[in-house]
Amino acid sequence: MNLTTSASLFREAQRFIPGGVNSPVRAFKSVGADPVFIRKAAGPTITDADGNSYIDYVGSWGPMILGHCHPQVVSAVQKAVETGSSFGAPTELEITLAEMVVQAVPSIEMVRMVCSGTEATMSAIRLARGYTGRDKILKFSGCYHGHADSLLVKAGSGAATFGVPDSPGVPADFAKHTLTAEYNSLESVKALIQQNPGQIACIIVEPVAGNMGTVPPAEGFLQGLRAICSNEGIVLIFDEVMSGFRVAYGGAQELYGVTPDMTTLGKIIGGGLPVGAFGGKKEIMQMLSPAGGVYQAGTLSGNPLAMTAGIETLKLLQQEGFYAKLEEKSAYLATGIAQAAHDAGYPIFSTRVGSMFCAFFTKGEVKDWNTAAACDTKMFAKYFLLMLEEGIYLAPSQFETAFVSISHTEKELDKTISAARKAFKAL
Ligand code: HOZ
Repeated sequence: MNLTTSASLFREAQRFIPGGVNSPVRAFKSVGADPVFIRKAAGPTITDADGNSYIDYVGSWGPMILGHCHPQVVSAVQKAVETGSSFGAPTELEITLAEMVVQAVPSIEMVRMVCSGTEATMSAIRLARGYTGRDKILKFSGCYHGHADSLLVKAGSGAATFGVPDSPGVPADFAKHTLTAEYNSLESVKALIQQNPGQIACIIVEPVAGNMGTVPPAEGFLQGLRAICSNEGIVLIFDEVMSGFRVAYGGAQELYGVTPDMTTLGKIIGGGLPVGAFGGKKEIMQMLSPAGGVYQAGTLSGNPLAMTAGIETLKLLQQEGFYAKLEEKSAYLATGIAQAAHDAGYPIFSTRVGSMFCAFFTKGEVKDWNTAAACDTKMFAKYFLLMLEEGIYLAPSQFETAFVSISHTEKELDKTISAARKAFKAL
């Protein structure tokens, strides 16, 4: 495979951009390779600067549930840009998308738009602190909620990929307010609550963990968190930046029937443009400025192009049978890859919730960060490179999730399974 243009772009990028990328994981460091630079995309395919095409399972890390460049989304955004790309003033589009979100997500009675998942989670936490008058927050090892100071403690995704659970630059005085429990362990949550009585403002959790690979919630885990939070006056925040509108139209909270107090969203609700959002009970959301005293703001929040892309995307997701079709494709693919590994005598632990899936390079069950971290990341790196060579673009880290889009057809899914067969045999 010729990657000379990507290689020279990467050299050039490193002269002007730290590490040559604008977000760490995409540098391919943990798989020991240089990144491919993407030039264009369409449906399930992305094409790099050298003209190599790949079947894409990163999907911009989740938003591209329709595949790239859906004609309805593209044409709406094209029309919108002709009438102005940013006003820093309210528009009707914001009401439309807010109403769609409120109708879709069980916990959301009111919503505030922001520009990224990080903004959404850090703002939701500030609001939870303002609402409860408490300082401490509780998160789970291996869950990633963006890169705000108090959340870069035992975080997944890039932080896990590079083995840096805590980042320099995060003051110890901030980090000390962040308590960390084990994913899928209610006991670890109860112990921390006991040690910090009446001090915890919120529990923030990815209801389907997607930033340590894909780790589904154990039976009763989310229900248990709900009960604990209700008893202790703690705000329960579901970080559905990945799982929102992905594992079901109403997100993981619809799928598992557990309603948090607040929810953070991102990715899909921007249809590929930069959007995040946080919402929840009216009583909490009304404390947000200017209705209340908890401050949060942003010039590009509710940006008209992003709102337009989000509205068109959600309209398409509402089509009859959309999620059933996506489920079928995703099950077919994840089962096919697991079977390929099994037939090659290669042990993996395969997980999937809807169109989020992961092949963990381990014999054991993965249920939390410790079991995810036990994976053979060197073997994963080999697998990743073999798949890339076969034209399959996976996330360049064991600790990320693969996403299937509705545009992946049987042809792409079969090609991916064949590539996996070849790769597992070669490992
Ligand atoms: N850490 C992000 C996904 N979990 C990756 C963001 C990016 O590189 O675009």
